[in-house]
Amino acid sequence: MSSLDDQARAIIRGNDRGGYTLPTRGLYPYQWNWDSAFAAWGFATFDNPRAWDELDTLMASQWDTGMVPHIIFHTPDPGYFPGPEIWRTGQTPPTSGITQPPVAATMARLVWEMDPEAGHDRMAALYPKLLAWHRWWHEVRCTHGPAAITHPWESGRDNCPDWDIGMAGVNGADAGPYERRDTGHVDPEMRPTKEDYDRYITMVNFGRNAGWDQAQVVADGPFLMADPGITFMLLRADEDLAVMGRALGHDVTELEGWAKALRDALPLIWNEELGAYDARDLRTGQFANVLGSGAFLAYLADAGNPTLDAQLMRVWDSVSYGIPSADPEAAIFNPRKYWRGPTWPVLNALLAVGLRDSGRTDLAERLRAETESLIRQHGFYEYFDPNDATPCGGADFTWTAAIWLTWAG
Ligand code: 9WN
Repeated sequence: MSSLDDQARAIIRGNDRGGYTLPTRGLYPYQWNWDSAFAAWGFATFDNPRAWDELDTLMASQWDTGMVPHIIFHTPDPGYFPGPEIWRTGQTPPTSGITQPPVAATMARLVWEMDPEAGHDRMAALYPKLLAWHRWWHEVRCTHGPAAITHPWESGRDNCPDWDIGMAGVNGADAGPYERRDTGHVDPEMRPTKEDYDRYITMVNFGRNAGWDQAQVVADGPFLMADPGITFMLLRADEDLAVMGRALGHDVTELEGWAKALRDALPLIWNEELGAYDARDLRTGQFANVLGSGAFLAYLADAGNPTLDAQLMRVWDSVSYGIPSADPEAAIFNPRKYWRGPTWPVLNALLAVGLRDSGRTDLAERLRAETESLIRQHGFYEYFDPNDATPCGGADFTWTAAIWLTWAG
């Protein structure tokens, strides 16, 4: 039996399609945006140039607008729905028409720090592209203050309860006929529901019919919510990009301004009644009133406070492994249903980076040990039941292997 380190490297190599890495074979047969950023972090532990290739391939599909799409359909594969024929974005290679959490700059900084000399020129080439993506976020998606999403898939935490109030306003009856593929790869009980998918597809149809014009999607689309998770990831990534910009000799005033504006907007997503950061429907101003893992990403952007600390410990102490993706005391909590309860190793890693950087090394270590235990017991799964460690979703997952090599193992 090979060591878990060997297995993790073999998973990443096995999912490598030459310049980009699949999240897992079968279930996700294309390149996904934030999965690739984590893959780069993992590659950097054993093949630093390949880490930079991953980020280059991701940014090569950036749109002229600056947006970096959430999926790049390099090679057609009937195993995933919705594929390029549904999105019809007119890009080459074909891509989806929405984005995903902007963690690439944060991962690029970690990769660069692992080999500063070799990374200098690679980062210098990536810098203007990452800057353009951040500019797109701030100019197109932060017009209300915090970062807004136009589709739950953009959050990376697809069916988390944060989006329930926004989803309720989307008429899924108009989705038209379609056939899901995800439920053929993994236990359908662990996946989003048919009602969720009807609404997801309705939102895709709206974007396609709008020619993916962002002004129209933001102004008139069926869904627009402030995402605490992306707000914190973007804030952290702005600051990471500014650190790298300074090291490369750039003027980073623009980046500093974006980060300040985002930090100043944080009170808009603080729900006093809930005692936590909270998602918000930007059409109505209504709070979601749910505590989820997005709120705890505050630690990544050094935006924690004593009230949030108490919530974190309450939620964490009520399960056995890792941070659950939803509040175990909430009625909707389901420990095996995707983003409505399970613990995700990749999110635990991101949270631990934040906890460590804010000096809470004891909590970061507890989170690492609990995540290590999950992987030692069952392998490199997509997510886990936080009560009894049951492995869920896809196996041999790239980002789970990556965070093993960089952090959990
Ligand atoms: C839709 C690839 C992606 C992750 C997301 C995760 C899941 C896709 C899906 O898989 O989303 O983008 O079809 O369920 O929610 O975070 O990037 O691993």
